[in-house]
Amino acid sequence: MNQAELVNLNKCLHELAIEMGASHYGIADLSRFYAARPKSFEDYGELLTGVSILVPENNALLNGLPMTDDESRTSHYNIKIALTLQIAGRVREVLMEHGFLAEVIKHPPSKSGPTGLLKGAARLAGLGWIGRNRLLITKDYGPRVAPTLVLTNAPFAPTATKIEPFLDSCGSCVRCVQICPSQAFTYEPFDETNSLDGFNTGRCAEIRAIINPTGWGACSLCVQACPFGAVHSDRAPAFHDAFPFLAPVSSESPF
Ligand code: B12
Ligand code: SF4
Ligand code: SF4
Repeated sequence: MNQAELVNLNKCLHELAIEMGASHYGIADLSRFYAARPKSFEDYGELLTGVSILVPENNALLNGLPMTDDESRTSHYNIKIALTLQIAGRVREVLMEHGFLAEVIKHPPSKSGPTGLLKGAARLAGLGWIGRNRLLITKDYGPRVAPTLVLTNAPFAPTATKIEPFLDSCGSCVRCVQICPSQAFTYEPFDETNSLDGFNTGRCAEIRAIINPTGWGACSLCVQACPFGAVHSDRAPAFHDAFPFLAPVSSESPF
């Protein structure tokens, strides 16, 4: 396939993803991720072009969390994941029809466990940054996006310049740090060289086991508190009414 055909295929895939309901589409060069964490690619092979696609959250369902019934919480999670997998599956098919190798990142993660690739690829494609809540934050939808990823050997040009993936636009905001009922975050901004620092996943999982024992998704206050893409303000009072036995919101801030 010549360069013009490659550019055209990428454009068609972009349009297809948007038509199917995606909000963002970008291409990441994943060599840096592969060099740092080859185990993340174990289930997929050495496919270092990432087609990163984001689907907007259903705000009506998201804003009801976590005080909704169990069925709503689970359907909130399942609906967004189903759409991401549908779009990624179609993109994969088209790539394969054109003779390329392509794999969709599984959800939930399988053999090798969590890969970190979904957020990392979106960031490396320049679609957003990793916030203090360690979620992928986009300028327009904030963290209210569900990422999906197709790994391929199609040599598409990356959408980000060298500088874009490093941009962190949280500034001095610390809302997510303060609202988290399990105090799972530090005030430190994300650092790629220590990408697992700053978020105690075990604490978040404990909260999730309390409020949502049979379904997917956690309390989601760190999503709702983010000013980027916000369509709802502070949910903390309602949360603490519903779960008075959980830790109070931290009031200490270095800023
Ligand atoms: C396991 C899991 C959890 C666990 C543990 C989280 C964790 N960080 O490991 C628990 C139960 C705590 C959890 C909680 C939640 N989760 Co969760 N979770 C996952 C899951 C299934 C795997 C995550 C994973 O791979 N972890 C491994 C670590 C290493 O990677 P990571 O933290 O995801 O990403 C890091 C790397 O990408 C790295 N990075 C970035 N750039 C670069 C560049 C290089 C070169 C390198 C090496 C690394 C690197 O920085 C990231 C942050 O540390 C994903 C879905 C999936 N299939 O990936 C959803 C997912 C991450 N969760 C999500 C969400 C929304 C939540 C919750 C809000 C609950 C909810 N309502 O669904 C909370 C929020 C907690 C929080 N603030 O992150 C979304 C995130 C959307 C977003 N905008 O970022 C995902 C993508 C699911 C989805 N498709 O919607 N989750
Ligand atoms: S989902 Fe809730 S408990 Fe988990 S990190 Fe976010 S705010 Fe904290
Ligand atoms: S709430 Fe503030 S600190 Fe947290 S991710 Fe959003 S912008 Fe960054």
